[in-house]
Amino acid sequence: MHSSATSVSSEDRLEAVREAFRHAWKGYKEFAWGHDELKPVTKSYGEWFGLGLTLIDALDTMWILGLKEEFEEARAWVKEELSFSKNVDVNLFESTIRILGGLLSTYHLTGDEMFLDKAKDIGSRLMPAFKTPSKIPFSDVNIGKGTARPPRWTTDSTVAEVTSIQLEFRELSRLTNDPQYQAAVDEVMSQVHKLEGKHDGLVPMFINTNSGKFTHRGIFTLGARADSYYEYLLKQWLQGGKTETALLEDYVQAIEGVRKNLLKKTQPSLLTFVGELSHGRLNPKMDHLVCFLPGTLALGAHNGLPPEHMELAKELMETCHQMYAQMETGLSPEIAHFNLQPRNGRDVDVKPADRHNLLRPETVESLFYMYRYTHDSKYRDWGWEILQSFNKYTRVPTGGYTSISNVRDPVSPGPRDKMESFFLGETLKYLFLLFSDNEELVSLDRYVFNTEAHPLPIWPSAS
Ligand code: DMJ
Repeated sequence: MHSSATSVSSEDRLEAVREAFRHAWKGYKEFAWGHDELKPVTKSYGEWFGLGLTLIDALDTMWILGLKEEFEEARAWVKEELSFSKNVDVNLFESTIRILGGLLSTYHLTGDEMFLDKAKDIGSRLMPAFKTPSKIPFSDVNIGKGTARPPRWTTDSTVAEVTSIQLEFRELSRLTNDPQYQAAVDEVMSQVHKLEGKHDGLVPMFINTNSGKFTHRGIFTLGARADSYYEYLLKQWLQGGKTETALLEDYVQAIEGVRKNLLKKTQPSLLTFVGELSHGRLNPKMDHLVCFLPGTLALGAHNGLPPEHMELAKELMETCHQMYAQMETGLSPEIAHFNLQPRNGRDVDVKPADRHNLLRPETVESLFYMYRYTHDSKYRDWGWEILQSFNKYTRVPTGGYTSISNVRDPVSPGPRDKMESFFLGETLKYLFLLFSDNEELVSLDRYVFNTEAHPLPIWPSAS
C-alpha cells in the first residue's frame, strides 16, 4: 500500500531517501566494492572502466545526505586505492561527467585537497582525446597510454558528448590556473556555434572528428545524443556569471526551435510533449532523457529568461509525471510514444522494446527545480510516489536496486541485475534535495549542477 502523499512529513521523506541510499550502498559494499557497478540480483559486479564508478559518483550524495561514516570509508578508498594509471579505454564524456565532475564537486563541498589532486590527475589524462584533425574530441581515451581513438565503426563523435564536458574542464582550468582545459572545450563550443546544419538552433546528433562538420543531418531530438548540448548552453552561461552571450543566444534560439518544430499535444488529454523531427516529419516519441528539460527551462526562467519558458516547464513536467503515473508499476518507460488521434487510444503508449526502466534521474531532477522555484507541494508528492515505486519494484532484498525490463508488468517487472551509478549519483540526490526544506544545502544561486548532478560553483565575478 502506498502511504498517502500528504500524511508523510518532509523529515520522514528525507529519512526514506537516506534509508534507500543505505540499502543501495549495502549491496554495493558487500558485492561490488571498488568496482564500477553493482549487479544486485547475482550479488556480483560489472566493470566498465574499472575505476570504482559508483563509489565516485556517490561521494557528494553521501556528503549531502549527511552519511558521514559511509563517506569516510569511500574517501579512504579514493585516497588509497583509486589509480588512473591504468591501460584502459574510457569514454571521454562518461568519465568527465561522472569521475571528473564527482571529484570536483566533492572537493568543493568538503574543501579536501585530495579530491582536487585526483581530479587533476584524471583531467590531464583525458586531454589526448582533443588531438584530432578538427579539435572535436574522439569518444574514447586510453588514460594509461595517453592515446585516443574514435569508436571502431566511425570517426564521428556524438554531439551531446562533445558539448557536455565544458562545465567540468572549465572549472578545472579555474582551479589549476592552467588554461589548456578550458581552451580545449571552448574551442568545441565555438566551432559548434558556427556550424552549418542546425535547424532553428536545433543540432544534429553526430559530428565528425576529421571534418568538424555535422553528419547524419536532418534528425533533431532533445533525447539521446543531443540532450545535454542544450542543458550545457544555459549552464555554461550561468557558470561564467552570465557574460558569454553566444551561449545564451544559442540556448534561447534552440528553445524557440523546440517550440516551433518539436512541440505537440496528445489526445485525449492534451499533454504537451517534445517529439523528434526526422527529415521534416514529426515522430511523436519522447525519451525519458528529455525529462531534464522542465528543470533546465525553470532554471533559465529563474535567471531572467522569458516567463513562457516556465509555462512550458510546467506543461512538460506534467507529461513526465504522467509517463510514470500511467504505468502499472508507477515507473516510466525508457521511451514513450504519444497518441495524436482524436477519439482513439490512450495518451501514452509504450513499444515492447522501450518498456525498461534504468533508474534514471531526469524526472526527479526536474521535480527538484520545479519545487525550488514554485514551492508547489504537488512536485514533492510526485517525487514521493516515484520513490515508493522504486522501492516496490526495483529494490533487491539483499541490497541494491535494479533496472527492470517491463514497467507495465507489476507481477514480473523483470529485474535486469544492474544498478547504474547515476542512481546514487543523481536519482537519490535529487530526491533528497526535492524533499529538503534547507535550500542553502546546495543553493541554485551559487552552484550549477553538471549533467550527472554534481554541483560546481558559479564563478565569483572578477570585480
Ligand atoms: C547520466 O549519466 C546523465 O544524467 C546523462 O546526462 C544522461 N544519462 C544518464 C542518466 O540518465
